Amino acid sequence: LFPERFIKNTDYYNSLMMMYRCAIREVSTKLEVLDDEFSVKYKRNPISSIKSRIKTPLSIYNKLQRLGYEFTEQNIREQLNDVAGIRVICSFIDDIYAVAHLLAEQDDITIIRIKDYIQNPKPNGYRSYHMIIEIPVFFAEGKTPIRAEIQIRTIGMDFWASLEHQLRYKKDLGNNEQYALITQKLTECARTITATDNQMQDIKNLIGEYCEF
Ligand code: 0O2
Repeated sequence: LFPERFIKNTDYYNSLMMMYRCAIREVSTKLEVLDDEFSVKYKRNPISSIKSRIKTPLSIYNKLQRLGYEFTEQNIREQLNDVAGIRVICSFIDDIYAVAHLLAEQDDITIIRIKDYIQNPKPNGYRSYHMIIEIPVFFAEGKTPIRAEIQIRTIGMDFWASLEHQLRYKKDLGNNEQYALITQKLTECARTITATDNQMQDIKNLIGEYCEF
C-alpha cells in the first residue's frame, strides 16, 4: 500500500507546486507589462530584472516544522506565504514604491501583508520591500487564490542581501571573533550602499528637473 500512497501524495504535491508556478507566471507577466508600459511612456525601465523561485520540499518541510505544523497540503497553503517567491530588482528607490503601488492597485491582487525594510531596515542592515499577496489562478476546474511573496529592492540592496545570505548559511567561517568582524563589516557595507542608493536617487531627481525621467 505504501508505494500507492506515496505516489498519490506525490501527485498532490506536484499539483500544488504547479499552482505556485502558475502564480509566479501571472505575477511576472504583470510586472513585465508594467515595465513595458513604463519604458514606452518614460523611455526607461524601472525594473532591472525579475527572479523567481519555488521553495524546495526540504525548505518547506523545515519551515513547517519550525512553525510546529505537519507537512500537509493544507498547512503548506495556509501557513506558508513564500512557497512562490518573486524578486524584483529596480534601478532606483522610488521605482520600488512605484512598482509596489501599481501592483497593489490591480483589482485581482489582494495584499495580505507589507513589510517595509527600506523605511525600517533590519539591525544587520537588510533592506528590501516585501509584499505578501494573493492572486487568483484560473484552472480547468475554477479559480484558486494562491499566495506569493514579492521582494522589491534596488540593485545595491540585492547585491548586499545575496552576499549576506551566503554568509549566514556558511558554517565554516572560523571563530566567533572573525564572524563578528565579518558581520560588522557587512553592516558597514549596508550603510555605504544605502548612501549610494540615496545619491543615485538624488541624481535622478535632479535630472528629472530638466526632463521627464
Ligand atoms: P530564503 O532562503 O531567502 O527563502 P514569513 O514572511 O512569515 O515567511 P518572516 O521571516 O517574517 O517570515 O519574513 P520576512 O522577514 O519578510 O523575510 C522573508 C525573506 O526575506 C527571507 O526568506 C529572505 O529571503 C529575506 N530576508 C529577511 N531577512 C533577511 C536578512 O537579514 N538577510 C537576507 N539576506 N535576507 C533576508 P527566508 O525563508 O528566510 O530565506
